[in-house]
Amino acid sequence: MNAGRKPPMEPTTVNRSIAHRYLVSFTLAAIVGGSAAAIDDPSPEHPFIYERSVWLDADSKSRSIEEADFEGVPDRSEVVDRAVGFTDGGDGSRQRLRGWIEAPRTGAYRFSIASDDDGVLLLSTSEDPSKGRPIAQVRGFTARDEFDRQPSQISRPIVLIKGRRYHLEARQRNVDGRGHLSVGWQVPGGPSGVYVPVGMRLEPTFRLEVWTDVPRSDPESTDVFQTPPDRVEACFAMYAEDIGTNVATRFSGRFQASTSGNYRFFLTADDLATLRFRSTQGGDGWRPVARVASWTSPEDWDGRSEQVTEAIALEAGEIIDLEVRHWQGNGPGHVGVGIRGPDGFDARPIRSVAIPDSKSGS
Ligand SMILES: [Ca+2]
Ligand SMILES: [Ca+2]
Repeated sequence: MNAGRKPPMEPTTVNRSIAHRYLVSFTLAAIVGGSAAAIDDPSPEHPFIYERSVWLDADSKSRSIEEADFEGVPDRSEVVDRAVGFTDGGDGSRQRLRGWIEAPRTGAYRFSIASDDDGVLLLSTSEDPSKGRPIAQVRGFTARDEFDRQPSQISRPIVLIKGRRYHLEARQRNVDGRGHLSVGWQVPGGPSGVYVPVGMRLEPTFRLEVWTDVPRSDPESTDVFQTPPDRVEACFAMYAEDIGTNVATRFSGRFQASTSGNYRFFLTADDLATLRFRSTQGGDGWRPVARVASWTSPEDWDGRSEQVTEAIALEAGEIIDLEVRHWQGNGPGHVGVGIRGPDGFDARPIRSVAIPDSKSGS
């Protein structure tokens, strides 16, 4: 981290829709309070810091994004630590968001721009802003942080070199009504189709192991889990569905409590499942805490008391290992783990969150 750089704000949540798509929503975590004197100005030495500037006159109302004027003195300009633009520019306004990024690892990245209305994203091949070239465009508009609405808003894979800095610039014009601008990326090795704010990655991953051709089995007592699985998937939410017929699955993950208090875990499954947990800070080892003895619907997290654990007291920062053993026979099948905690915390299912990627990478 850079000295003087503001700590990241709220972690970003990752949603998995029922249609097998992952969406990243960082609207809530966005830019509230993101402008602060404490942030360094953007520079190659201070990547993932951005200047956002807005021109409020109606110039771009009648011009295309390519023709719009991004020169001259902006009406408002500030430094932020998320690649998220202003939302209050108003009719005809246009804005520019620019700064440097640093590749946390070597590999192929994809970038996406979300904007309302038109937007264009430029990436330089180096630190030099003058080498910036358009890599993605929004025509019309997307929803806020909607990174997969238009094929053109997503760049082709672009290889970046670990430790190198690159200049990034996003431009947007707002014809009328609402307007917004944000930039996301997919890092090498990350989930396909998932965009997180540039500079961030998803953690933790959840491990789904699948055994096929398993006759009806009590997940608590079958010994199939002692054998090597037929396949393993990394997931970014502790939820899976359409996993086949006559399959056993084991879903493993971790949860870290952000605040001290009482938590309850929820289990949804079709057909049979048990959930157990252990604290990584000592304790009594694995404890079974919830079960599904006959199928539930995917959205049914608490229809029966056996699906929900007792209140479990966790300390802030405490990490819990979770494991679900599951069996699915015919028809639909799914398995998922959710959690509710203090201050209205509700993650059903538990999801990965976007965290700042380590500058040193891995
Ligand atoms: Ca608009
Ligand atoms: Ca079933």
